[in-house]
Parts: sequence; structure tokens; C-alpha cells
Amino acid sequence: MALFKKAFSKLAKGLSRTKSRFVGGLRSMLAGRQIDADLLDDLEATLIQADLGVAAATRICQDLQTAHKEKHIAKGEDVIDFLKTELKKYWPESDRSINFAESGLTVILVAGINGAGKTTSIAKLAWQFHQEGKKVILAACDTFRAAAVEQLSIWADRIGCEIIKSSGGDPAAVVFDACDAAVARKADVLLIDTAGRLHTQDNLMRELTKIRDVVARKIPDAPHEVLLVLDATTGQNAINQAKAFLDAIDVTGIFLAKLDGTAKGGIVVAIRNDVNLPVKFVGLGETYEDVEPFDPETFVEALFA
Ligand SMILES: Nc1nc2c(ncn2[C@@H]2O[C@H](COP(=O)(O)OP(=O)(O)OP(=O)(O)O)[C@@H](O)[C@H]2O)c(=O)[nH]1
Ligand SMILES: [Mg+2]
Repeated sequence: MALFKKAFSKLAKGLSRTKSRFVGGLRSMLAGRQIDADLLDDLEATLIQADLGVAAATRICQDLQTAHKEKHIAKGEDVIDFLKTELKKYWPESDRSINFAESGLTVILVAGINGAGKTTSIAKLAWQFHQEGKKVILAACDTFRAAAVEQLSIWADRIGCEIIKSSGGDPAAVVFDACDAAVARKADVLLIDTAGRLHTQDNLMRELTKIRDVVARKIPDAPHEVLLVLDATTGQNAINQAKAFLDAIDVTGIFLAKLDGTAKGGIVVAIRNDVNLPVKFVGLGETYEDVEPFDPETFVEALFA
């Protein structure tokens, strides 16, 4: 319960922009109104504005119309409770957690476009696993910029975990070494940082596939998770990114960074609805503590609190 309260208040704070813009707007839009075609139009527009995506917005409005016809719901104010119940249904139980290896090393590959929040999100995961008593190793496979390796090293120092880097410029070689090191040192989790790339850059997407293949050859059943970091402030383009990365590296889940920086937290719903990928974690700030596992119950309650 204490854990729930902490997660709840962190999320509520992180979602404050979405809350004031989307939920605030929704409440005043619904107040004192009957459920009719006009209200349904306004609701659909509000949901689309909050980045839920057209498909999810349409689906929710259709379900609302049905619920109204069946007399489960009478007036505008009831729509909030209806939305809460509907939204909570979007994410199955299997969505919630990291798929850890049954025994031995768990490998998590992290990818995304430039500046999405990959390195920071890795620090957040590393810190969480470290708190749980796991031995964590980071692989600095963003070899494009010296500053990228430096950034990851600083996080590793702060968290107190090891980092594998190399002098060479080949990310596949770094990941090869990192897999060996993680096994030799009996690490529980290997987190792989990669360079940012646009989902439209074929050669760079192939490089990512290569990194993935090296991991798969070195460690049985690896990578256990392929997390795509999406910047919550990018809006619907995040959906296109997800589709392209899914094609290249079989993404298993989303780390949705910068949820604190957007007024359109509805993107969480669009990701589920439009790409059918689970959001596993949300980033809520710039320190390594600003992370929460994505739990729909807590998320929806915090959003409408
Ligand atoms: N407010 C907020 N800022 C974040 C969050 N996650 C990352 N950032 C910031 O976003 C910026 C980019 O983060 P990085 O982690 O360097 O992103 P990256 O994807 O590794 O970037 P490249 O390696 O250059 O492609 C930094 O200023 C971070 O502090 C978050 O959840 N909330
Ligand atoms: Mg980075």
C-alpha cells in the first residue's frame, strides 16, 4: 500500500500537465450536459487532442454510445467514471513487467531515435535493478559520440554499477565483449545502450539488427527484452517510430520517457491500441529515481485524481 501511494503521487505529479489540460478540459466540457451526438463529437475531439489516437478515440465513443443506449450511463458527469473503467481494460496483466531470464543473465537491449531518452532511461532501470539487489552491467554501444560513453559512465558511477566500453568504434564488438564480461562476472542484468537513429535510416536500423544478432548468438534466449524508448512529447509520430523499430528488432515493450513533459499522456493508450506493444515503464523526470513501472490502475487513477 505504501508502495502504491508512492507510485501514485509520483505519477500524479508527473502527469500534472496532462491532468490540467486534458482532464481539466474534459470535466468542464462534460459538466451539466446530456449524452447526445454533440457531446460524443466533443469527447472524440478531446480524446484525439490528448493523443489517444483516432482509433482508440472512436472506439471509446462508440462504446459510450452503447452504454448510454443500454442505460448504464445517463449524464455528462458519468462519462469520467466510464472512461476510467474503459481505459483500465486496455492493458492485460502480461504487460506489466520485465521478462527476466529463468536463470542467469537477463539481457535488455534499448533503442530509439536521437534524444528520445534512452541513456537516462537505462540509468533509471539500472538503478531500480540495483535497488532490488541485482548485479547490473551497462554496455556502452553508442560508439558514435565520445560524449555518449561519458554520459553513461557518469550514470554508472552514480548508481554504483559496472560499465563495459571499448576504444573501437564498432557497437557490435562492444556488445560482444559486454556479453562475455556479464557472464564472466555473473551479472544478473545487462543493459545495452545504443546510439539514437531515425527509424527511416535503413543502414543504422541494420546495425541495430546486427547488435541484436550478436546478443542472440552469445546468450541463450537473449535479448530477453528489447525496449524502445519513446519520447512522450513527440505525439503521434511515436506510433510510426514504434512500427519501424518493431520491424527491425522485434521490440518487446516501450519505455515511455518524458511523460512529465507532455500534456498529452493519452499517447499511452494509442501505443497499446495502434501498435499493440506494452508500455512497461514511464519516465517522469531527469533523475534516475524518476521512473515507475507502468500499472494501468495506478496510471488511470493518478490521471483522474
Ligand atoms: N523531463 C524529462 N526529461 C527526460 C526524461 N528522460 C530523459 N530526459 C531528458 O531528455 C534528454 C535526452 O536524454 P538522453 O537520455 O540523453 O536521450 P538519448 O535517447 O540517450 O539521446 P541520444 O543518445 O543523443 O540519442 C536529457 O536532457 C534528459 O535529461 C524524462 O522522463 N523526463
Ligand atoms: Mg544516449
